[in-house]
Amino acid sequence: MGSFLYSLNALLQAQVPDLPEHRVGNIFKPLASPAQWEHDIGLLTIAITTGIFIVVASIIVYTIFRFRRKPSDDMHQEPAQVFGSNQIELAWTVIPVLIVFVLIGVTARVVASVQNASPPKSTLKITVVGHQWWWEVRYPDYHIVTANEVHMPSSPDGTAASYLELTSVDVAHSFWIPQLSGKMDAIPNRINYLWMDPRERGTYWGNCAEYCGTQHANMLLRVIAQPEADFKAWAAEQQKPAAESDGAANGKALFQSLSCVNCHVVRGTPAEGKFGPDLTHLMSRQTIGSGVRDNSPENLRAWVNDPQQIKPGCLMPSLKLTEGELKDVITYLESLK
Ligand code: HEC
Ligand SMILES: [Cu+2]
Repeated sequence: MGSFLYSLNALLQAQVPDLPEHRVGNIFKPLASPAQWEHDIGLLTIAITTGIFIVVASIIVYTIFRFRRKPSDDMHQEPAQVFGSNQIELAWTVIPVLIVFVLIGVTARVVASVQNASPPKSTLKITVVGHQWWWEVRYPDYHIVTANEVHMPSSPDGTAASYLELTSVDVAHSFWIPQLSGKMDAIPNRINYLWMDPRERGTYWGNCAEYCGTQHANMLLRVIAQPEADFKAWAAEQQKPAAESDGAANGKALFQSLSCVNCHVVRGTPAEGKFGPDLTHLMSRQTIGSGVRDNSPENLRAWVNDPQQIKPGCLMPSLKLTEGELKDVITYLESLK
C-alpha cells in the first residue's frame, strides 16, 4: 500500500499540465525519424522470422503426427534410408542466403541514412557526458550546463533535428530514448554522434543502456521537447547566474564552507567542482539523482541527508549534517530556481 501511494504520488507530481509524458520504454511507438526507420526494420525482421517460425514449426508438428510409431509397425525393419536431395539442399541454402542479404541491405541503408544525415546550419548542438551514474548535459552555444534532462525544440515537421555529441568520463554508458532513436554508446576519449527530431512535444523517458556499475539501473534520462519559443525561454532562464534570494544567506554560506563546492558548480559563486551535477538551476529539474526520485523538498532533504540511502553506491557521500545545517542547506538549494 505504501509503495502504491508513493507511485501514485510520484505520478501526480511528475505531471506537468502542458507537457505530455511519453514513457514508452520500447521501440514500438516511435516519435522521431531515426526511431521510426529503425522500428520499420524491426517489423520487417519480425515478419520474416515469424514466417520462418511458422513454416518450421508446422513441419515439425506435421512430422510428429504423421510419422509416429503405430502398433502395426514392424519393429525389426529399418525405415526407408534417404541420402541427400539436391533440390531440398539447394532450397535451404539459397533461400536463407537471400533472406540474410535482404535484411543486411535494408539495415545498411537505414544505418547509412541515420549516420550520414547532416545537421542543418541552425541545428541545436548538445554534448552529453556519461558519469557514474548520471548525465551531464552541455549546450556549448548557450554556455549552459545541466544534468539528466536534455531539452530540445520539438520538430513537428521533421526540420528541427537536434545533434548530440556523446562521451564519458569513466566507463562506457549508452544513451537511449526508445521513442526517439536507437542506442548510442558514450565512451571515454571518443565522441559518438546521435540526432533526434521529436515529433511531439513532451517529456520522453529513457535510460542508460550499457551496464556501467552498481547504480546503472538508476541512471535514467529525460528528453524534454518543447516548441522552439519555449525552448529559447528555458535556455534564457538557464543562462542566468544562480538566483540571489533573501532568507537563504545562511544556507549559502554553509554550502560554500562545506565540501559541496568541491563537487558541484553553482555559477557565479565559488562553488566550482565539476565532479557532480551543476546545481545552478537545480529547482528547474524534474528529478534528482538521475531520475531516482522526483525533485520535491522532502526528497531533496533525504538526498542531502544521506544519498547512500536513496542510491546506494552513488558517488556522493553523506556529509552528516546536523538537523539545523540540513535545513539551511535545503533552503539554499530550493532558492536555486
Ligand atoms: C565527493 C563529491 C560530492 C560532494 C562532496 C557532494 N556531492 Fe552532491 N553529488 C555528487 C554526485 C556524484 C552526484 C550525482 C549522484 C548520482 O546521481 O548518481 C551528486 C548529486 C547531488 C544532488 C542532486 C543533483 C541532481 O540534479 O540530481 C544534489 C542536490 C547534491 N548533490 C547536493 C549536494 C550538497 C548540498 C552537498 C554538500 C552538503 C554535496 N552535494 C556534496 C557529488 C558530491
Ligand atoms: Cu551508465
